[in-house]
Amino acid sequence: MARVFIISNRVALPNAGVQPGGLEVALKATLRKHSCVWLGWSGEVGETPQTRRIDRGDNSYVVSDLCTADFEEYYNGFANRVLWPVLHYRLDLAEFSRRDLSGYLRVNARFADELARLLQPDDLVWVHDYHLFPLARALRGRGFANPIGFFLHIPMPPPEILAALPNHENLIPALSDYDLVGFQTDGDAANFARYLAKELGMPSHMSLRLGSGERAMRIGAFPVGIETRRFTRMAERAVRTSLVDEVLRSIPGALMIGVDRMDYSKGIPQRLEAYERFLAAYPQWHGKITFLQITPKSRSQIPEYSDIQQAVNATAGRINGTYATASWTPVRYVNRPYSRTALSGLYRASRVGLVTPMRDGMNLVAKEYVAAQDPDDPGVLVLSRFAGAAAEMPEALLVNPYDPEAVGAAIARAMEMPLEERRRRHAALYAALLRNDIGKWGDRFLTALKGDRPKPGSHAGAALLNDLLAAPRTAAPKPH
Ligand code: GDG
Repeated sequence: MARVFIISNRVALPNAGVQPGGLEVALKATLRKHSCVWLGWSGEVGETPQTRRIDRGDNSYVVSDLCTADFEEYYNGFANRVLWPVLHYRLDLAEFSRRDLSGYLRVNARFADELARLLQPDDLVWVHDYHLFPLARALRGRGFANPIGFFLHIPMPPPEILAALPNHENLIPALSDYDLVGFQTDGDAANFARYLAKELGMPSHMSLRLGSGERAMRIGAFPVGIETRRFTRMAERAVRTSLVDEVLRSIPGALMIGVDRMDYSKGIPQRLEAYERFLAAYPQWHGKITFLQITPKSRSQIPEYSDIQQAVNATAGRINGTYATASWTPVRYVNRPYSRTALSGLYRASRVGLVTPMRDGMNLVAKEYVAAQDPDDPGVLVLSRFAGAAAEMPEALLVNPYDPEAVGAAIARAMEMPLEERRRRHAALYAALLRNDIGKWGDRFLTALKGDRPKPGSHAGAALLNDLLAAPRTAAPKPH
């Protein structure tokens, strides 16, 4: 069996403690099933960057430090201040500089060098996320012909937005050096296909001539799931722990929960405003609902992130200032991470899960909340229609996070929902989680990557593709 090389910006080292983030959660099952080498940034910044290797069972972890310039330009700069906002439809927040772009390309070249030292010809390479768009191009330039796949965890916006990204005409077509490019939803894959058609005149499944053979990039949707049954079992146990018990005993009435990294894409200030509208419009619920928002810090060196932190603090303070009584605090805002077990118990204990990102690739919290519920007395998921998860979860109460009154009304509906309807919705949502369990996600992607590479001279493996655009090819792709 070939080794699987996973490359992502951050690497979750074994026993490294709580690191909130969807990528780690998504990759766990793949690491358990395959012999993997996971390579990326150590999370350390230093002037004499070191590389470390840790072997654990069948897996190895190879992590390198970044120097200060790399950290500022590649990570804080181009990845998080340009690509993250643009891909989340927030052109207004993007701050482009050529220096950051060159830092981004430099770090991608460094990862390619690191990989080049370790790769054998039959190894599969699976690259993750927006930090590493040009990695396949850098590897191909070093002569590697291995199957290389890319998965984008965050949204792919329509070409009209993507075209506003300075240098998109070099950066986005660099994805064509991958054999397989995967997205969270059909909508994201369709946006990419439209970009290829509009900007480059390519159909969605095109073939590129490369050297003497022919290679084709294929695109498809591979929605990320969770380890559903495992998460359910964890929640069953965790709900009986003293932490959950103490939380429940300390509040009057029902619990409503939100769990998100601190990020403007997650819509936390807007969610609090919606809760404020709910409290204003439905006074019968005063003293009977407590909203627990758990928000571990993330990327706190970027000013936009401290801005939302202040906005969240101010709104939570205003709500509590307006509505709190001696025995009831309407919002509990917690700014630190909890263990995964504790989170699962808190989800299960919550009558409502409020997951209202302004834009999200998938959103695993929505899936975890459903997996954690007691099927006999399940809570209700209120979910943003702009989370990728909404495509698979139509039985949630789908809301527009830009409409605080509608979100407030959905909270009221969730609180009032009869048991039978809650059970029916939960059963359908749970069945969808099982159909797309995370173990299948890694397998589907890797099978697609290794199993269906077109033979030299053949056309792209159309069976795997979403045939998103039927447009004939109108222009040749640019040479490399
Ligand atoms: C990206 C995409 C996509 C949160 N707080 C704590 C904690 N978490 C865990 C949650 C969940 C994960 O972190 C967050 O995953 P999300 O999917 O919600 O969001 P991103 O981190 O933005 O992930 C996203 C994902 O990649 C996977 O493809 O779904 O759209 O943006 O699992 O439970 N975990 C612990 N303590 C916390 O306090 N232990």
